[in-house]
Amino acid sequence: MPQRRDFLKGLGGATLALAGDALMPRVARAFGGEHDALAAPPLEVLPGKRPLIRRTYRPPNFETPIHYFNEVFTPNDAFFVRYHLANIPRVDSKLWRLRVEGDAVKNVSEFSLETLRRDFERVEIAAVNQCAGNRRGLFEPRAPGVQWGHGAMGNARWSGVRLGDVLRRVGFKNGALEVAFDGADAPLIAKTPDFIKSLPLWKALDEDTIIAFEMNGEPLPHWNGYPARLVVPGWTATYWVKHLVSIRVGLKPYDGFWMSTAYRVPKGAFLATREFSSQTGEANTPVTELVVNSLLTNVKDHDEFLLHRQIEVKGIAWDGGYGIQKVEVSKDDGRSWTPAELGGDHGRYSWRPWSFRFTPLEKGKHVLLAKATNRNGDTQGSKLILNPAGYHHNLVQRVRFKVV
Ligand SMILES: Nc1nc2c(c(=O)[nH]1)N[C@H]1C(S)=C(S)[C@@H](COP(=O)(O)O)O[C@H]1N2
Ligand SMILES: [Mo]
Repeated sequence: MPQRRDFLKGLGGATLALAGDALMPRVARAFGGEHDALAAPPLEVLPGKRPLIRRTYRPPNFETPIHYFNEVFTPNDAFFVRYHLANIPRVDSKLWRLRVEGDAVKNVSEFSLETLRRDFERVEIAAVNQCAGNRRGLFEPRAPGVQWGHGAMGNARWSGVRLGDVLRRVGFKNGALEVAFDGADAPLIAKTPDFIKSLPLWKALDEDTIIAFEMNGEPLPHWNGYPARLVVPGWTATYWVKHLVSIRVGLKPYDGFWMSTAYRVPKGAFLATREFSSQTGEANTPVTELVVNSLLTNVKDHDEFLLHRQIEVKGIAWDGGYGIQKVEVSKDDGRSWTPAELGGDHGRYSWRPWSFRFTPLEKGKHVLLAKATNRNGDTQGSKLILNPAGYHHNLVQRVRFKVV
């Protein structure tokens, strides 16, 4: 794809900034270990973004380097980018219209950005946007798809209007079942199915599901859905349709490829408080709620620390919106666990920072484990829940470091 390469300036891995952990008593830092390619991938620039980890050019799939997760909210220009389709138009917000239609709609309507802003209450919510396939690259056996490391996610304050307010304004018929969403992006070749996702009516009407125009107080970046995207707090990012242009309220289950074939998990494999029943088949069901998870953000494999010098390990924890109850850390490979200190609570859909201090008393190799538990008592396991497309990786993380 030579024309694409023209504007993608390559940058070496050495430019990876170590912001946020400059005070760590670390003596050396090296890449390596079992996932070399995941740990030290190429960093490249998409227009308007800082250098991100490039997984594919076309469509653009770029992930956020982990050190950015030391901040509660992920900077817009470092936020990950995921597309299924390669024809991504630059939308002119003056010409942009959102059409609400479908066989279950009472009054087919069109909204401009101005009318949406003027006629509906403005709301803001902090929420984690995480690809269902985040960490797929860590699956063993390997799962097909973009080989993401830990950075196909981000946390932001999203602001816009409630989808439910818009749907109630246009009115919907008895028997309305699902609401389907289409963005302005399109496939390059006719045989690729358009990216259309649907939600059950109850989730579309949830007061936290919004049509967002802003992210962290700024207009959405082009690559994250300008001028408007769906935000579905607690659910995987696949439903967070970008460059939203059409909403269809339907009486029947929407049966496009991205619902009926892709983004599905074996029935019963993962917990979700409420089933997406109109899309549930014999063997599988759509991937919906985020599973409880955590990540160490300022320590990684092969870091070296000094004997007798205190370390402050930092991380984040999140789930599908029930809230983090506790995070525990183990320095003895899981034999004993000590609670970490939870940081500020930015709302149930945001991730929660946490920290843990300790002083290494022995030279040599060490393993650090971190494990989050939510208020439902769901926790992270040490055995992967295998599923064909490699979704919902939430294994307890193990970081190997050395004390010198
Ligand atoms: N229009 C459009 N919206 C989309 C997608 C897409 O391909 N096209 N991909 C979805 C998926 S699978 C993910 S993980 C998120 C990623 O959001 P981001 O690119 O803003 O990080 O966008 C979602 N919304
Ligand atoms: Mo995704």
